[in-house]
Amino acid sequence: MHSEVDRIAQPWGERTPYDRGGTRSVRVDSYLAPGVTADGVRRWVPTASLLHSNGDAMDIAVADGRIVGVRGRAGDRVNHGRLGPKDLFGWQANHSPDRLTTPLIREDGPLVPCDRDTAMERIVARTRQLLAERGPDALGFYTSGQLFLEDYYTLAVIARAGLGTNHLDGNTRLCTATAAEALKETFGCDGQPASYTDVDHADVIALFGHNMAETQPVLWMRVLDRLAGGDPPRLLCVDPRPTPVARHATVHLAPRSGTNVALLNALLHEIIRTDRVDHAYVDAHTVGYEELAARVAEFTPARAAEICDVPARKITEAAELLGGAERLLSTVLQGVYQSHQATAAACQVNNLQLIRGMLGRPGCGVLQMNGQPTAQNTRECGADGDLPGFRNWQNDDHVADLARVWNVEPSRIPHDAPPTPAMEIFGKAEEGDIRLLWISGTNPAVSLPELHRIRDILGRDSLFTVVQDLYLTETAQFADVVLPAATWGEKTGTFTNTDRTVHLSEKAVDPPGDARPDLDILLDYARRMDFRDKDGGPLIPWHDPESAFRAWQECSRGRPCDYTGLTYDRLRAAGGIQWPCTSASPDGTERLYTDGITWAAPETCESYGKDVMTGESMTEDDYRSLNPEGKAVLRPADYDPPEEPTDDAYPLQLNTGRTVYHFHTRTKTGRVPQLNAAAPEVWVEISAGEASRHGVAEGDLVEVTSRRGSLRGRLRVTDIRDGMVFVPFHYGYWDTEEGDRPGKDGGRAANETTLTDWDPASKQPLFKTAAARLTLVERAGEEISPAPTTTASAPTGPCRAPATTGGAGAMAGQAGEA
Ligand SMILES: Nc1nc2c(c(=O)[nH]1)N[C@H]1C(S)=C(S)[C@@H](COP(=O)(O)OP(=O)(O)OC[C@H]3O[C@@H](n4cnc5c(=O)[nH]c(N)nc54)[C@H](O)[C@@H]3O)O[C@H]1N2
Ligand SMILES: Nc1nc2c(c(=O)[nH]1)N[C@H]1C(S)=C(S)[C@@H](COP(=O)(O)OP(=O)(O)OC[C@H]3O[C@@H](n4cnc5c(=O)[nH]c(N)nc54)[C@H](O)[C@@H]3O)O[C@H]1N2
Ligand SMILES: [Mo]
Repeated sequence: MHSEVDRIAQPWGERTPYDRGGTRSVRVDSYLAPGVTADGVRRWVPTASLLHSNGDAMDIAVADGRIVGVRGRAGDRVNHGRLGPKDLFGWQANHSPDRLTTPLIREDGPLVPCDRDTAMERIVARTRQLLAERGPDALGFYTSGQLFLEDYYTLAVIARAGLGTNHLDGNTRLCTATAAEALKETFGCDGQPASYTDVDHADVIALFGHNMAETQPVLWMRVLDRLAGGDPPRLLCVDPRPTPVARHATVHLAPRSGTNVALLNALLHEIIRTDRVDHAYVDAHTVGYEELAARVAEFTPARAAEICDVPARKITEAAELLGGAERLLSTVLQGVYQSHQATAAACQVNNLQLIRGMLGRPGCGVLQMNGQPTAQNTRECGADGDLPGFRNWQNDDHVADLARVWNVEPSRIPHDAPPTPAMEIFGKAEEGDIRLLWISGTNPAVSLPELHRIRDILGRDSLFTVVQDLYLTETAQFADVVLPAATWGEKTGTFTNTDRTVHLSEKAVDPPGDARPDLDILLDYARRMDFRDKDGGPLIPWHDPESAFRAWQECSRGRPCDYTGLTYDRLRAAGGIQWPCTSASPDGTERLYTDGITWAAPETCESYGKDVMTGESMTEDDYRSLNPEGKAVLRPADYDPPEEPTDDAYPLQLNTGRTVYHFHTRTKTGRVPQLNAAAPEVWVEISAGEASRHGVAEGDLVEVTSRRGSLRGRLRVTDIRDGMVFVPFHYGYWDTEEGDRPGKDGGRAANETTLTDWDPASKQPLFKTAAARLTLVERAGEEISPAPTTTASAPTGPCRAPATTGGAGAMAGQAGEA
């Protein structure tokens, strides 16, 4: 079968149903530029998607030295050929005429082009000056979840052993810090327990604060295909928005934001009350059951109903679903992670799986999701708040082992405090402690909370800022040095998706102008800085992606994320392979914890854990007495209300997030015609009840104001819960047409309004809990809301806005087996 489908109008394509326990059929999705046919494609170059964490494997079509399209890889374990809308169309951003093609430096005012040597020497000179005058603590690095493994590992060695600064973190702090922290709290170590194949076997799938349909569309296609097949799973959706997930759910709970802990405690309460507990599993593999049972005893559905504003009856129904499951798969994402009790709530989902004994078997597991395509690598390579290879900074043996790998003295690796989290790095830049901030692959002038503060920090004279990016982003405009980077399709390296699947992404075409792969930029800096090991040899002897990968393999040897069984050639031949992959498990590892908990013993654990309520680190002694045998830890938590409650001045809960058509600050998707047209401008969502209370209607221009700032957008009336306003965070404010800024203070970026505050344990900022008010600016008149109609932002009733379609330009191929 071959068909053409408008993949803007139908983001998930057509159904290929399959039964429980069945095998997924192949469906190869493809999109080639107008006028190009498969015969005209000279080479197909293997890669995977870099626009979300799903790891959809694909081939890049190359003709005349240019990318001309993509097709899904039929044989890959992740997607069996399927692609999402961003996968299909996103590559066009590589060819945008405004790619950076030369370095820029700031000379008394504006940024001006310069050559590579001048830019690099300026960075090196500033580094040396700061090292001499203030020491390594004056240097900070803020990186990404979108570079490659080889880049992160090199950066981690540069920062931690070359320069000796502890101030290295990723935007993964905004993204999956809570996933990592919750896994550490429960299992003593990061590492995703479950596999995507669990979707094939589960009879209940529970999604907590996860709009999988829009954010991992190919994984959602797997769920949709199961729903269309025999013995379909039942879904629980916990989300205040009417997402496509909610529309397919057997039970949909739409709680007040920031109340996940109360809700989860009530679900645990019901499961314990009805004794749906797997006591044998709990006894064999966990500690802390009594404390957990005592903690949730008071969280009756009635009590949670009051806190969450969800009917008690529906909480009981949800508990029935979870309690009756034979094979339960749970997924967790930003509705949990970007909240004030992020780690506490995410741990309750782990607790749920554990007390039900639902782990390490087909269909049973938890996906503490990643968001960004390579966030897993930021974490495992230690380019965030961890030491490389999931080593424990509090354990001197682990630090000594890392020092052995790098051939440096352990004292050279800062480890007297946890690696500095991103929000604190910006705080230190604000206070003038950090004087050089090197930002790679992230756009904090749009993506961090409270943007006027971020602009103020980035704009300070005391801060020397390096920005390594593809475009002159909102952030790059503040830089002292801009380094043009090559990206996906223009550079080679590996990256790892949410379910531990490693893909090789190969260079298909040359980058534009003087843009260079991130690895080359970092290696160039290391060479110029002349970092040495303790014997006087080069600290970083590798020189290209494959040699960097080999160096990382040694660092990962014997660690939970062991890569030693992989090679570039194996990845080339086999497609995606899940770590750990060793000589003993050459085909990789589908699920973790199939024979009990592996890494939680005090000697091996990545972390001794934290108090999830206060964030205070536990000591080795605390951990030894809590968990001497290295079982999974059931960590109870009490409910705390959000820090910024609603009141008369700011009566609405502020929720921010995503749409299926855009990626983050749109530096790529905003430059892609099909995706941009589907959601060209910011919008604001409220319910019909709230609209009538506010005297506003669909299409009206409204202003959303918080204690930090405001933005303007046109209104879309949806089935979102009452008392809430939702704004997509994709729209920065400098790339509006003709530089037009719709609002007074920055205009249309959601983060003008968000809060500078974070979860105490994971340090992840709270993008989904704050208070705001909404006012009318101007009636709609002839104008319509730009919100898509195919997604969570679908209008509640009849609406003047036309249905979202892509038309002839968005037709993509679907080639199936049957
Ligand atoms: N299309 C697209 N896909 C992406 C991305 C993208 O930008 N665009 N980004 C990628 C990245 S980096 C990430 S991190 C992921 C994020 O993927 P998701 O987490 O799925 O996306 P979000 O829209 O941020 O948030 C998910 C949901 O949380 C809900 N929510 C808000 N507050 C609460 C609450 O208090 N409780 C609960 N239970 N739910 C709440 C919101 O209503 C929202 O529907 O997506 C990845 N995939
Ligand atoms: N209000 C609100 N704010 C949020 C969120 C939310 O839900 N609500 N979500 C948060 C989350 S989960 C995330 S992950 C962040 C994302 O926030 P950001 O990381 O700021 O988002 P991006 O727009 O993806 O920025 C990536 C940058 O890297 C550049 N880039 C792409 N590929 C490459 C490459 O190969 N090399 C280099 N050097 N650069 C490259 C892109 O051009 C872009 O400028 O936003 C966070 N902010
Ligand atoms: Mo993210």
